Amino acid sequence: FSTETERTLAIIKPDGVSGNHTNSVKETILNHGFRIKEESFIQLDEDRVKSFYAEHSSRSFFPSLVEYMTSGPVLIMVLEKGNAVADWRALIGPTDPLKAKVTHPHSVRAICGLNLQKNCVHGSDSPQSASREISFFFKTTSSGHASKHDEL
Ligand code: DGI
Repeated sequence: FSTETERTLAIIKPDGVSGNHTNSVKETILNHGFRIKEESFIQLDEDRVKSFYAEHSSRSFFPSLVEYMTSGPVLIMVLEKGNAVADWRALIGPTDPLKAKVTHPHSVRAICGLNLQKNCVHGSDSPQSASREISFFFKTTSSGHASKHDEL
């Protein structure tokens, strides 16, 4: 039995980038056996964030989430390893960094996150979300290699 190789989408959000957490988060990723298959440092615009977070569009925090996610550049990455989706979620910890500091003090969000909104990193919540989110940002070519939509 071997765990099947899986891919997930990680984002270092604006507070993670501006707080200089990029290198330490990448180090954590590599130290936990993930391979970084793709990465792109980009500035999201309003339309892209609204579409990425469409499932939250009716929530009261949505306008503020959109404003925050467009407030500065982000680093998007495709991570690969066995059980990548669940393992990356476990590594980043609970959505709210203030709760994470208590319950999961060694998680990425506990260490780098500021509050419920500025929580430093994103991770796909299921294999289905992962494949939607990866193809949202990266186009897979016939050779099986992904390339950025922006470059096509
Ligand atoms: O999958 P997660 O990022 O852990 O959490 P989610 O999919 O429920 O929410 C997406 C993002 O929206 C989350 O990372 C931070 C933000 N968010 C979620 N709930 C709240 C929130 N932001 C505010 N301001 N208030 C909330 O209740």
